[in-house]
Amino acid sequence: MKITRTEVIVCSPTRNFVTLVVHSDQGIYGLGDATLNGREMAVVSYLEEHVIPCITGRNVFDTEDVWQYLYKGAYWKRGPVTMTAIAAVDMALWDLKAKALNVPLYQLLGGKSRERVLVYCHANGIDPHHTLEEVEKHIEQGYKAIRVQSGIPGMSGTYGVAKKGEKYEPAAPGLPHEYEWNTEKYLSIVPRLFEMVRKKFGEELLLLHDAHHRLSPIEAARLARELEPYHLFWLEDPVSEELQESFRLLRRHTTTPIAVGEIFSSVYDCHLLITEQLIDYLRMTVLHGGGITHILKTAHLAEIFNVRTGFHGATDLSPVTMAASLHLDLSLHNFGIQEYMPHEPLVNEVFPHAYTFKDGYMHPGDASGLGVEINRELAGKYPYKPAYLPVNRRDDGTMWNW
Ligand code: CS2
Ligand code: MG
Repeated sequence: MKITRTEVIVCSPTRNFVTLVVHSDQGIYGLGDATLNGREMAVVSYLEEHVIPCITGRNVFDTEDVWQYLYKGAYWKRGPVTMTAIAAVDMALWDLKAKALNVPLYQLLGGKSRERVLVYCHANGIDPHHTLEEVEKHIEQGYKAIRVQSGIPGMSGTYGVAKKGEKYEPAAPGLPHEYEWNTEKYLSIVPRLFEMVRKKFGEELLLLHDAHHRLSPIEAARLARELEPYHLFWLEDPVSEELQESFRLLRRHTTTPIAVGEIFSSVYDCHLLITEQLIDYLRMTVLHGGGITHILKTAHLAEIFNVRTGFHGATDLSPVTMAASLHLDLSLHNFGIQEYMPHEPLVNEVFPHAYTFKDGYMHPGDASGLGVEINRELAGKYPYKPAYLPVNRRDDGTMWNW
């Protein structure tokens, strides 16, 4: 089966998505997500100018060879733009392969290792009391695992927390918004927040927290240690992950499980973290981590070192990535948990899909391939709108870490 034609569809049904459609000479097509939040058009151009001309005519079934050709052929290895573009092609080819064989994708990835996929949701409040109300709402919706974030009293806004009554969305229209950051205020509030949550909801609920890369290693160690009595499922991105060695220091001080990797694009961003067992959960996704071909290798390496997966699943990853992640989650032996931030209803109309949520668990469905479609007519009504992730400044104006 040969690749005949490839299209890149950019749309913004409430937020921007880039989708690659790869057509074959058998009359079927595959979908790949190519969305890189805040840098969408860089991937569009990379695909249109440099990738599509190179893959036309190649065999759809040769996913390994096409992957190596695009990765090694670039010479400029790794990096989020390159790896997102390669991931889009790779996802689309696996989708096509599974469709041609008339099986759901997970059947080509080792089959089922479990019946359903544990997911975690987000509870965000403008202050700890509002956050408790949000936790309660999500328990009522059936979630067994909840990421808990709160606005910090005395700070004008916090990333990951929406204004009351609004939904949290990672990017905002226009140029990057600026948030205020104060490490001391943050460190004093978070342990108190988790104390309140455990007191009100008991021990059974799985609790997670995302520090969004903003602490130094020793500050992160203090937070992780102070959170120990509340038994977190994980503490995510405690420090900036550019320096893998930082995690050694963290590990020496705490038993709180650590998750990292949503901005990783290659196994070479996390090989030390995996082989030294410095983390417990790897969040590198199929979308920004080079597609199914590369994430499989990375996840298998992690399995050998007792590191589990916890794939990124925010709204800036399209339903195509959500589906691919769920097929991997169902089949990987070392699956840990899947993030689930439900898309707006309009996004689900543009990308009708077979995956489902019930009682805190998800399933990719049994449609052939990824089980996702794209409604082009509807997508065409929502053109691209520039939107960016925010930046952080300390209260004295210093640009701060993510
Ligand atoms: C967050 C995301 O879901 C998460 O864990 O860190 O909101 C992340 O910041 C965005 O997806 C970045 O685009
Ligand atoms: Mg995160």
